[in-house]
Amino acid sequence: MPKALITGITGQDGAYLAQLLLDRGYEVYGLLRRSASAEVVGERLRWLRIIDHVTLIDGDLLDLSACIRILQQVKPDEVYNLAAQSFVAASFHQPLLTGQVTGMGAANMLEAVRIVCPGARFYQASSSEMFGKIQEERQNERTPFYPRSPYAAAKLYAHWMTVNYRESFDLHASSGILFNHESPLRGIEFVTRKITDGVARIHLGLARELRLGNLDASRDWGHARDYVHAMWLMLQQNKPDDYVIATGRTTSIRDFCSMAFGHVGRDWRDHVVTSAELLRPAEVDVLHGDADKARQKLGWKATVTLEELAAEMVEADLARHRARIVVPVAS
Ligand code: NDP
Ligand code: GDR
Repeated sequence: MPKALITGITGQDGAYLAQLLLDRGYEVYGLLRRSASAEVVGERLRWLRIIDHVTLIDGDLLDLSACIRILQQVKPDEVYNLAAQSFVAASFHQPLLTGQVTGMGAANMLEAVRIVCPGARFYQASSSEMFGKIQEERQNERTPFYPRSPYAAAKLYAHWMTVNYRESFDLHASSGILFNHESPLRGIEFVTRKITDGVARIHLGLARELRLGNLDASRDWGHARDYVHAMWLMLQQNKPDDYVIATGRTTSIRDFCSMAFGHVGRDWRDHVVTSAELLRPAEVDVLHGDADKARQKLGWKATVTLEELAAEMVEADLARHRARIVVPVAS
């Protein structure tokens, strides 16, 4: 039975990846940081009904000794480094923490792998945010980077450390440059989920408006389930490499609003209000990926359309809120 260690297993991608690896017969271990609200932290793993099938080991990416201890304990064949402070907006308020976790945290894992299990295959969760102020209309593995946030700068450091450890120490280390991917398990602070949750609340009479920032930005959005499959494919290759993973379609926040409100027969313009407080100090205006290399070398392509994704997310949020509404019992 192959063994995999996932950092960030409690996040959106960690949960879907754990499910994919379990389905493929892996023993799955996850690094879990200590929380005073432990019952909330495993929510996504519970939602997928896999929490009892994974082994969670306490540790923190910031603690190199913990990373070493966990690798010594697990002796993994594959390590997926997904843990990060992953919210771009928060990185402007917490730039140093973001640098520590998202940047140095990856270096800690690489160093721990080099010391403990240099034969293990390593995946680094890199990001399309590294392209930032885009230098080419469509971004691929050869497009120059231009990070626009402390988050993106930290990811760029982690990306180059991954490349460097591959070239210097011959680690089987791959970097997936993933464009935005969403799902019903997306964190509520990210714009797609904020919108689908808002649609559900408004439709059920729990809210009247939805407050958003920049509606003009465009993103290349796919489904997280497709994207964790790409992570796994990268580690099955004989040679480590870097791959862009994207759908090749870009859509504005405004058009995503239209799609999500349209799913319940509503006009987004009746409900969305914009707030200057939600604008970022520096914005990434548009991202549009070119995943041709992944298509050719990994045989990967997105299988879920944005319309299907939006519909699945709205339906999941409607179900969540309906389950919480207490219907008064007639006397
Ligand atoms: P989430 O924000 O949902 O999950 C982040 C995970 O990191 C959580 O499990 C969190 O734990 C964990 N974590 C945070 N800090 C630490 C720490 N100090 N030590 C250990 N664990 C920590 O992210 P996603 O699942 O969306 O993304 C996965 C990775 O992919 C991230 O690195 C993200 O930056 C990157 N990425 C994501 C994209 C996307 O569109 N989703 C696109 C490109 C890259 P806890 O539950 O305790 O908070
Ligand atoms: P992003 O995702 O920054 O691309 O990073 P997010 O969903 O936060 O923002 C996308 C775009 O929407 C605009 N926007 C808003 N965003 C949020 N969160 N809330 C709002 O109210 C709002 N209104 C407009 C933003 O300005 C932005 O342009 C995600 C994360 O998962 C990263 O970890 C990952 O690396 C990248 O995707 C690829």
